[in-house]
Amino acid sequence: MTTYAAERPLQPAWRGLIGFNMFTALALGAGGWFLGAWIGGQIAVGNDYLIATDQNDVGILMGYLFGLIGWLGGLGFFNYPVSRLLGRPATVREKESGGAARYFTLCTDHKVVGIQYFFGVGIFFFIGGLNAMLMRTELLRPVERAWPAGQYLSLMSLHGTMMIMMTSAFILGPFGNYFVPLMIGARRMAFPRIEALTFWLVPPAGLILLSAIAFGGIPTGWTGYAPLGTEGRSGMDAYIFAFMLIGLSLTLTGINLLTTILTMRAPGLTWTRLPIFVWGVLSTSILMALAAPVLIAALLMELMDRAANTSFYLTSSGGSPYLYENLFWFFGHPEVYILALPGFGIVLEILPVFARKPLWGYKLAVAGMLGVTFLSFMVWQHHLFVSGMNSGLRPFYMLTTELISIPTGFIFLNAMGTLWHGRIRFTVPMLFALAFFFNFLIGGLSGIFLSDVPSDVTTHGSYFVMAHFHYTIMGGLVFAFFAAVYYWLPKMTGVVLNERLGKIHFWLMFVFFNLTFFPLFAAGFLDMPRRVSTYAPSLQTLNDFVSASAFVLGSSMLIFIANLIYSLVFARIPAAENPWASRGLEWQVPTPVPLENFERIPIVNSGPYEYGVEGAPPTATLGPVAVPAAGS
Ligand code: HEM
Ligand SMILES: [Cu+2]
Repeated sequence: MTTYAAERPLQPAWRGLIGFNMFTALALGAGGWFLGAWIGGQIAVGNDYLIATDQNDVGILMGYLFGLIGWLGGLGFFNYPVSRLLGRPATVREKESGGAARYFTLCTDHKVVGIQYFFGVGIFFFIGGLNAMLMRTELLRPVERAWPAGQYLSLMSLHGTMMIMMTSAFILGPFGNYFVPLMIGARRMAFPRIEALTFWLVPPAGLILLSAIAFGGIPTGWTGYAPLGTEGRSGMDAYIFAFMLIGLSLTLTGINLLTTILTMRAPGLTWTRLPIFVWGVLSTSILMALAAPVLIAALLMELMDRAANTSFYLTSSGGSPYLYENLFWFFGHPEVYILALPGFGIVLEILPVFARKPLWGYKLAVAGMLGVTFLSFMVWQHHLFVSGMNSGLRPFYMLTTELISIPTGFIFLNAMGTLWHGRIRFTVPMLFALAFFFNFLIGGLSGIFLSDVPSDVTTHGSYFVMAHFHYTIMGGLVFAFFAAVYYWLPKMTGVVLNERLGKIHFWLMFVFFNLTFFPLFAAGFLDMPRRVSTYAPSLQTLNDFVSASAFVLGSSMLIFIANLIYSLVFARIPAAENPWASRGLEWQVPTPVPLENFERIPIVNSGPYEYGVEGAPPTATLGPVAVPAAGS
């Protein structure tokens, strides 16, 4: 049974600060850190394996753990379990009618969580972007200048880890949480409190990662390879703890979305009527639920090696760093599809709306997504081609990797079939969706060179790899993210984003993205190595060009932020209920979306892409239906 929080009486604004919210959480989190660090210090006394180093990993890790507990307690995550233990009745919803304060606390409304994700992840993504600007500043000169080698390495690791951590839920966090219930005709997610938890794990993960700066930095890049990961300074504890929190958040997000989609679809929403974005979310959720726990396990062992004197990854006492590489990439490869698949979902969702045609080859698209999901668990050793793997295994992993291009190719076929003879409207979301295909094609084609053993042996560890994965992640996922932003933000915020600023943002980002990263393929072939701040002097002109382009690329984000502030704070032009004339169920509800989403659960009549199809019924029946009288 559902119960609702009573409307609270009016009170002065400052009173809102007292209670279970983000500010209390920060205070308790900081207090917890000191308590934990002190307890850790007590534990460490007399353990000679710790005395041998000049740092106390136990203290730091206990600090993070207690800090996390304080943070979650301050947000009110323990109230409900405790009240259940005391025998109070079960409730589903929490703090859903709290005005703006909802956004700063544990709120179980999936729409609030979506917006929390949008801003929360956005802030850390921006910090990751600033790191990139600092690196490109250093790379203006072929010799060491602003940062000594070790600091550059740390900066690079912070950038890479922050970006991967934050973009793992870049689309599922804001848009999966906000729109999946609306698109499947549900009132909420299957596990609303867990949904809130998945978000509130992200800010501590970001802050803890940043704290690595204070503890000697991260020497390993985003992959945390042993034995360096075990031997590195305490900054590695920050890396491990933060990435584990993200692993936990991803696992829970996956399970929650999977359960929601499997069990809460409205009547009439058959598998062949499911919006393609929801299929993208479904396949991503499978990957999250199966791969992210492996990351947690791999990192937990590294943590134990550092703090509890175990030796899972230490050759000196019988462990194997090779084990780490295998476990890490067993997560890491599915992870790249955790990044890519939601992007496929978004662009295929958007193309039919702006081409005014049904999605071409719907079933092929579903098969493509599920094919990618399945195959992505069978390719991880392509990251180990040059790590001393049994060379007899190489052909197998080369084959499976190249096979993945087949289901991925389906997505491109869908796009071409949908665009063919369409009446295309070049709106901002459509431009971003089209750019996705352009960029991802280059990313995918360069990936073939890396899946092929002979060419991987020569390009591995060079800027070729760097260019490849920025084309897929930034050119793919980040462009798809902005397509979703411009497409859905009018529904989420109730106001229109400025179209002209949107177009300036798009063109700057598209042109300068390509100018930044395309030359890096050449830099790779010319042997510019990854992860170091120095390079051959002959490559300086190329690098200066890249850095200059990167700075313009970075500034295009400022135009987006300006647009956001201008449109949301100053202009506030109300958005129409269905501004793109979309058939999607999420556009058939009022703006702003009511707390309960639907007055009654809709009945779905047809698929969401039947644009221009003669006699297609409306997507769903939303109003009251006449119930036939008994006996008639
Ligand atoms: C303005 C945009 C960006 C620029 C200019 C940029 C630049 C760079 C540079 C210079 C490096 C280090 C290269 C090296 O020394 O090896 C790097 C590494 C990396 N970047 Fe970016 N980047 C950008 C955006 C992104 C985005 C959006 C993501 C992911 C969402 C991302 C993920 C990574 C990763 C995973 C690494 C590798 C870290 C490692 O080797 O461990 N970057 N980037
Ligand atoms: Cu891979």
